[in-house]
Amino acid sequence: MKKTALLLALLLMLPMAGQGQQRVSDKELVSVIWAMGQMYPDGFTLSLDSLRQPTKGLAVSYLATQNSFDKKSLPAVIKHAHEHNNIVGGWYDPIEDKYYFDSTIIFPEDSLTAALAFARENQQHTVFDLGRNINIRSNYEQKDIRIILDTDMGSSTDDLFALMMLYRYMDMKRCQLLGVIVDRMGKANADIVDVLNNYYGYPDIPIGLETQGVPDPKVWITYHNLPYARTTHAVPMFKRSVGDNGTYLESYKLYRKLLSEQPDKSVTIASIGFVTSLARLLESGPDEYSPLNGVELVRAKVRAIYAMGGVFGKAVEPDYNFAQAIDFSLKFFELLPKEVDMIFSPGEVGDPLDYRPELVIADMDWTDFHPIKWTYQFLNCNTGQKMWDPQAVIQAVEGDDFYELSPRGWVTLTPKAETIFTPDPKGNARYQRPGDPVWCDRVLKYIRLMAIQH
Ligand SMILES: [Ca+2]
Repeated sequence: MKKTALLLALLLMLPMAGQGQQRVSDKELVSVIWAMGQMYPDGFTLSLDSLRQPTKGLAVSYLATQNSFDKKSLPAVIKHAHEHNNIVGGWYDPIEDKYYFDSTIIFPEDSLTAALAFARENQQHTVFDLGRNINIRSNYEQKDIRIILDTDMGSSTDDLFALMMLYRYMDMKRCQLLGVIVDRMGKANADIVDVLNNYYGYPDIPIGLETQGVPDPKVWITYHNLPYARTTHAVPMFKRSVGDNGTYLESYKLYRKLLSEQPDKSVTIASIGFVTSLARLLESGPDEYSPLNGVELVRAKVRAIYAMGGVFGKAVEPDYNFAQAIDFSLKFFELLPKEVDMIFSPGEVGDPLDYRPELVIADMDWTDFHPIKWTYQFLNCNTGQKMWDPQAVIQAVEGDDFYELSPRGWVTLTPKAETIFTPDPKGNARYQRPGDPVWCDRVLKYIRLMAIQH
């Protein structure tokens, strides 16, 4: 209350900008900004035009004003702001006992890629999302992250979001999606990926389709008609590369082709469905793509597998993804080379991340032609879907620090699809632990921010 009163008093003393009155002098602005710094030590952003704090957009500071730590430095910050976007931001660092004031630019909230590029050019560590009150890292090293996504597309909607995030990460130049393996049988499920590839601007990403997998797995939401959606004028709603008459490479074959083309120990697999195609890859022999058998090829090329699945902790329960394809799952656990890291994302990590159907539709309000929105508009997605699958993808790209992880150990799978963890510092396996409510809120906002980009 005290702070608000002080700000009001300050603003009342000043002639308001934008009301046809005289502009606030730079000297008065120094007083206002200095007071803001004290009232909002955690950070503020102020438009010098309206003397209000913008509530939406992606704020990035200019490099030119980054060494502005005190009241004396404010005239130069204000001058730079006048010459650029007329926005100033600031915060107080209690450890260094220093203020940081900056001339700032605000990008529209659907321009994340541009905001991150600007942040990197200006040597800024973060982009601040004013509407969601979250920081987005921009100071990641440009690591060479090569990903194959292995998905049971066509049942749960979290696979759609996991793939959406990979395209967005590619927009941000944060990873390379080498290919998508569809481990749920049925051409329509691969056609869904064909639609998404095209919709998100990556029409040439290869797609593999499993043909010898689980005969009749449970389907939660039947969105297999998505690729064939038509407008009211009977025109196909979504572009395709492969098309109705096209064919897909057998998925273990695509795995072999992609892996053989990559440098050693360079490939990350995000497995967010069944491990049918992975099991068939491990069982495969030499072929036209590689003289190595499947086990040797995986050992040579794969760095880590991030898998949505596993139940850890006190309760020993069967896991869904592994249980649906238990024979393949047992084969996968038996043959996977011990040198390959496995990071599990148990269901409880994604459980609190509830991207409600009405929010999904509202977040995509700029268009009526969106494959994810189509799914949510025409099918009942109010079935308790949570953002489980994106967790494997996010860790694969953001890195292991983004999650709290278990110590290392080994995981064995029982015929009942229970995952048994045995701690061992030399083990290849770790699993994600659930985040606290603040972490969950931040990650859900991050997924939503990615979803609104267009
Ligand atoms: Ca899935």
